[in-house]
Amino acid sequence: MARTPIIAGNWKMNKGTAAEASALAQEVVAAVAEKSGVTVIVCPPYTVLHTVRGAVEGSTVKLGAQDAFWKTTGAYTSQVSAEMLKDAGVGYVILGHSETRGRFGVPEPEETIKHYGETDATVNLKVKAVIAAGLVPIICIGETLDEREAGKTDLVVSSQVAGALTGVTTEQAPKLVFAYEPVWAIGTGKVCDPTEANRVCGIVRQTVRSLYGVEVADSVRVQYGGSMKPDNAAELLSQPHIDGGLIGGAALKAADFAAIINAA
Ligand code: 3PY
Repeated sequence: MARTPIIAGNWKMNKGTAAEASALAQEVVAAVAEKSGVTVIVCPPYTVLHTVRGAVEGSTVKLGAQDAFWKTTGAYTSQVSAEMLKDAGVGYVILGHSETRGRFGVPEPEETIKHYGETDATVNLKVKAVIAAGLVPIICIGETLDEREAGKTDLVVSSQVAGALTGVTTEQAPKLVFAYEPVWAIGTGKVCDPTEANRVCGIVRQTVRSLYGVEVADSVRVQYGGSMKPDNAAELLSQPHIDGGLIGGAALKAADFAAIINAA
């Protein structure tokens, strides 16, 4: 089945002032104006969602968010619900990014802590809440370097996929988006070999197939993420199981982001 490529820019905690966000979003809109046949998403920080919504309005660029809480409303200080994101014009939500997943029991020096204790169980609650709000989750999965070196990559990835999908129905599953992001390739400049990235994205699809059957497995889109840049995008995106990219640093420059989109 032909799947529409999907390229999402994860701005992380960058471009968070209205002026910066508006400028980058407008540049992205202009840079991809002539491009069709690719789903293009920008995921800015929460504070500038409204600004970016205004900047992408009327274009083909879609608005995404970087997380969502699973409750709709209530005494949950600091959290933002999927319903609120929907009201802000969001269509896609990144969930379970490695920068939010915890690795419990792994001691970390204070200055490098950037995990918020996300587990497969909380990712699953968020996936269901995002689907219930009518939004599309981008479910991130990926192994650490230790897990890769211990030969556990396939097990980690398949159990993160299955863990995220508990209670998700066959009717809900075809629209899901997954992002295979090897943790060791996030923000390190190290990129996974395209053949290996394709193989692991195939494991994601195979896990979906074992849960929902071949039709759903052929429909879901699987992105690669982890130091995807203009110079390695074409080779990664030409792999049969890689349907797009979740882009970090290269999404902060419209020209680089557009070059990746043009490679899809
Ligand atoms: C990266 O490429 O650094 C990412 O984390 C994309 O989400």
